[in-house]
Amino acid sequence: MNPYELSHRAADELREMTGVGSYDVAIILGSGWREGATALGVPSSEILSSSLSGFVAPTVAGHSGQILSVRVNDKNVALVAGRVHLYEGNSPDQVVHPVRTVIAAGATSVVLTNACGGIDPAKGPGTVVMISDHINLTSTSPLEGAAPPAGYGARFVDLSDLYSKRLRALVNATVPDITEGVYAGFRGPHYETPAEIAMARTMGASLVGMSTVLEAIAARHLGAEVLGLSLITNYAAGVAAGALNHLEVLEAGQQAASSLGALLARVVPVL
Ligand code: 8IG
Repeated sequence: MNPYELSHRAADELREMTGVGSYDVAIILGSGWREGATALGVPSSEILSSSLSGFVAPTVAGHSGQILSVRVNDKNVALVAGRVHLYEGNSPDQVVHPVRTVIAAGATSVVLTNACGGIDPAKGPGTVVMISDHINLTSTSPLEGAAPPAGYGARFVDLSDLYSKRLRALVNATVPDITEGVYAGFRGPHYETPAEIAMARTMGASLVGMSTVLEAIAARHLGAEVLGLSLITNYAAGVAAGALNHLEVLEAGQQAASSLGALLARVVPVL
């Protein structure tokens, strides 16, 4: 079965299990964002993503594979917790399968959240930055391989408006103090060297992470509008004194949880 058929099968299973006929918005929850997302409301259902076709289990502490369904005003929102990454040994198709699934289940706006390293010394841990664009340094693409089947856009997808200008304007109007930055997506799982961060800065990036870029490409290919929100949890290598560690990342996420929730609660109604 091709990855597109597989995502439609998973979407049918999702609709069946949750009783939600169609979703409007999907939010992929990165490290730290899960706790805050409860501010969106009480989920009408909570399912294990492992019960859906094609979903692979996360292997990272701080990620569990679940899909929560929440109604926000007039919108059905899917909250996808437990993202999977290339560095866990997954293929690009596996990494983007949750995004393809929620889009197959109706979502036309996809919010990609993540925790990331910050390159700008003026933006410390706890700062949320809206992604204006990305630099894909993973050397791969979810569109690599067999051409998408008939009925899907060509593999040569235009990414000139990848992080939707329209959605960013809506968010800016609602949260005027939010700033924007370019996200450089590395494969990881090691953090960068200071020289690699200097390279990313020279390239114009202010955020570095190990997720998001492939999902954004897959979502855009399927015609969804993409919004990216990054929580800076650490200064990238060489930006500030001290070593980087994963525990620090999880702690910064926990500390930011309530403000992330408040931000999502403001943003989702305008999408
Ligand atoms: I959280 O400093 C988090 N994720 N590549 N570099 C990369 N990914 C990250 C970082 C970081 N912090």
